[in-house]
Amino acid sequence: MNTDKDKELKGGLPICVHLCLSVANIFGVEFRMTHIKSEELFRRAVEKIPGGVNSPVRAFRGVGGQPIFIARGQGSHLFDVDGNEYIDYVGSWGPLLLGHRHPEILAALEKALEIGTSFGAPTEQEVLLADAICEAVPSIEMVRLVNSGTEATMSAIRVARGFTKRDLIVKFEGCYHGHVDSLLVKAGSGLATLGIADTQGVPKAFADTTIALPYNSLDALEEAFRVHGERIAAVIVEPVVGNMGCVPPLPGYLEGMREITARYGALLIFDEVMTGFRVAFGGAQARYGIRPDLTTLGKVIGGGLPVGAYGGRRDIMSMVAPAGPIYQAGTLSGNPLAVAAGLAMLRHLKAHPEVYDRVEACGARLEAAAPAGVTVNRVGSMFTFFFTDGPVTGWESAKKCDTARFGRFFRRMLEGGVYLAPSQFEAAFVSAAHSDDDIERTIAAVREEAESELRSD
Ligand code: HOZ
Repeated sequence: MNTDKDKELKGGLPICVHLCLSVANIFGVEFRMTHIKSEELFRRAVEKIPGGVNSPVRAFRGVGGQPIFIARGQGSHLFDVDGNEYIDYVGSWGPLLLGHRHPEILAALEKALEIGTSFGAPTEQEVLLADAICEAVPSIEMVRLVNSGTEATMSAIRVARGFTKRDLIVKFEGCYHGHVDSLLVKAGSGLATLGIADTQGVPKAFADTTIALPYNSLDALEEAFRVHGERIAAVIVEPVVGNMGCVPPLPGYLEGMREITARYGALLIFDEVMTGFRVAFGGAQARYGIRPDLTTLGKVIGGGLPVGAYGGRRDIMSMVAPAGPIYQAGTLSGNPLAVAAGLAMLRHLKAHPEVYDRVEACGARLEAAAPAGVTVNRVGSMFTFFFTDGPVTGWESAKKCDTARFGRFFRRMLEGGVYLAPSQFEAAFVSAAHSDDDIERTIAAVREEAESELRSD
């Protein structure tokens, strides 16, 4: 008998729907996932958490129903609270290059737990992590650990302004550098997905210090410097954009950016929160051979734990307090758990350069499986299927994508056991934990999805 309680447990969907799903399963007909516990948790979440999520990019109500609540991750797989299993291409938005629960990271965390969880005082491990970062990314001569990518970019901007004694910042449309006030102008990621060009809550005076330009246009950059060059403190860029989907730099673009910034005495900040240790061990700057003045890094240097860092030229970083007059601080900065996990991650990547060959090869196989009429952008192990047939080189072209078609793709892939970011304007990430079987199953799911789309036409 179907009681109210049954209905509640089944997520409030009509009971007949759930019965149909069960019957289909019993007769061996294609099984469609149910998300009863996720639905219930989401109903509770929206009562207490804005939008039911702790970061907007996790919400996908309009696209595919509602967020899936995760029970656990293992290697390349996620398991939700309803017992569904997915091949994970979100990887905590990039940093899980070794997959979930890598044994060396777990061992480092267990060891760190023996000494304590937070001191707000220096530890030996912080010095080791700083050494490891500076060795891997030679443009980083000095580094300051913080707690997130947002903190890293916010601090790098402050340092750039303090060092140059100028106020203006150049950023690019569709790039996202965390939720820093002055960087939320024409930003990508969740803002692009939600159609929020300029968020409320940022004083006009802050937004007015930002110049947003089209990515991949050296002409636009040259013109901005011609007009405002003496007032521009820094250009901040995702060297490979991940936050409007994956958009690589056109040949010569980063080189031109380096030349123009140097000519005007402005700093070049590479936001490598996504690309650091991902597109190469030394990040995008190693892959493209460009030396920025400052670099920001994110959770990858914490093995997926909450951490970030900014660093760069010694003369610039020497201005940071207490060495210099530019103040930036944090009790949890250099947190022993995050630092231990990050050290384990970086040591593993250094000792296993074959990780990069492996994820590159997996990325290439997925790229080759893209359905007809889709533009694929890929740099190593980060990629996006854009539902448009033209090239995607910046926000103007990215926003032409058929987002309704992306929504159907996303939903069917999820039902096929493939977990992607719920937005056309995000990148997918392959990890070293993805097996050949994962890749083959993903390719099969992509083909099946394309056939479903054709049938529904
Ligand atoms: N850069 C990440 C997504 N593109 C951020 C994730 C988040 O905002 O939660």
